[in-house]
Amino acid sequence: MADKPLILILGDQLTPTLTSLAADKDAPVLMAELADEASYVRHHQQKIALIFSAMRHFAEHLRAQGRTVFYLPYGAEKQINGFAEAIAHMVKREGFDRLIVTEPGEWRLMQDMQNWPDKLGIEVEILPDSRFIADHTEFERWADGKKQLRMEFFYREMRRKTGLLMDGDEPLGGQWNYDSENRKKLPKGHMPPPRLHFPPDEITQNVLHVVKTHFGNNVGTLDKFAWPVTAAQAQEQLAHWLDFCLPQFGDYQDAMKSGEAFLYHGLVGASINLGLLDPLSVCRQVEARYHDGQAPLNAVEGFIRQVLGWREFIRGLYWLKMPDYADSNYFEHDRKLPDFYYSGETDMACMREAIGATRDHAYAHHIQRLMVTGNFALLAGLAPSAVNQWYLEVYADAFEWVQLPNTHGMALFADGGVVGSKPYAASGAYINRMSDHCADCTYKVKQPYGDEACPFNYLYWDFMIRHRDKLGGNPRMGMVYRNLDKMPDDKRDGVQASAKKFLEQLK
Ligand code: DLZ
Repeated sequence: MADKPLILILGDQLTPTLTSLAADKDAPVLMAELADEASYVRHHQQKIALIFSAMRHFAEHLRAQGRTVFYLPYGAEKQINGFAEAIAHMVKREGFDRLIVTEPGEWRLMQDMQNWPDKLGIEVEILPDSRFIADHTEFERWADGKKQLRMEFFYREMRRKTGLLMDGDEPLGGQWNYDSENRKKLPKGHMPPPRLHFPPDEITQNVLHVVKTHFGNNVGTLDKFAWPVTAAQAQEQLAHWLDFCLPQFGDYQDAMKSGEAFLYHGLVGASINLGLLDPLSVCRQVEARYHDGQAPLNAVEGFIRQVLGWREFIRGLYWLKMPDYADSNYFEHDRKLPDFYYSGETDMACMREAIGATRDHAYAHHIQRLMVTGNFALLAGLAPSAVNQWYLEVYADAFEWVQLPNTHGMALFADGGVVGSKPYAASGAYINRMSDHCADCTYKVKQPYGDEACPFNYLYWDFMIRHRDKLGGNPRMGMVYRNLDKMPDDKRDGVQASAKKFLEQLK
């Protein structure tokens, strides 16, 4: 019987060396813009535009290499809903009898894929995704028997494995981690360098039109779309960042400044997650800048830790813990997500900035995500499922394997300590230390409670009081609870009354 294979490429598998493409150099390729994928959450308009445009460019790239590509665009005469429907359509039309696909990033899709042989009546070959530095077995082996899984130790394994920033068996510079040197506030008047923008070409303009027509009511705007949509553009953006931003990335990694969404950040997350950039190659290019004397160790290590350590750890953990992971709710938080997470209309200047950047660019940097919007969600007791959905919707780089452990685990501590050893809770003082937002805020950051006080201040203490039974015994929270015990009664009462009033009106 003749073998007639078809390769399916997903929207975040835009890599020429993908295992499915390498498995058969001649087989035709199927790519499809699908209603189900574009609407399983209400993605930010720019996220859909980026994925569709990058997919269309990748299809052109494959065609230029001589591949046959069947591309099903969104809004065609017959809109296809899901992957299985798209494959069935091609099987019927072209007589394919075998599907080759690289494993998906998301658990829900892997479940679906495992049903395809029965559903479609063809052979389905699911290959590993070799674009990660650690494969599933390696992570499972590392995690096996450990009471606690901590990124820092996995990161060290990855450093040893790749030789990145190593001096023989020792970490370069004598330390594994320079996080304590990554926390400077931007000096007054300091302007970060301008960033590269990629104006929409004809393909992207067509996509923007499709997105506006079909998803124009989703969160965000398309006006400022400037994402790299090809591997060449993504590399150009990386090179620009290496030249102009990397040297100061370390110092200002945690800083926030009004009106400046990007600061010194790499903006490579979306490109890496779509497959336009290879994570190991990015890390090696960053490391080379240190060896060439062009960037300090705290900057280079800070970046490599995010990609080699954090990103790989999070991915391993997602596959180890799903599907139950998403259902945990350690603090039993159930408050509805306030509308301002979508509109940005709030008097809290830090939240307005973070959500404004998110709406404009489908981007906010890690401290805005963790210590502003995430911190607020934690302190206000917002339901993890609603918060998870929001993060998955609004960020161009968000796929569940990376978004869920970051939001659910790190920002919300909803997993009770699988990802982190303590909640990342902070009062307004932290935001004031790391940003210029509080100076222009309606609320007063120095005031602990009352109508004019910064809500982060009283929500912080109210959170600690509410969850003493769960957090009081955590050694890393000892200092917090010792301070709480020293708090005068009138302050404690004031904090609780202000929190109650604020949370009531959030409804
Ligand atoms: C996120 C996304 C969107 C919005 N649209 C598509 C699409 O139309 N076609 C496609 O192949 N992939 C899309 N994706 C990415 C998939 O959701 C992604 O591949 C899975 O979530 C696995 O990570």
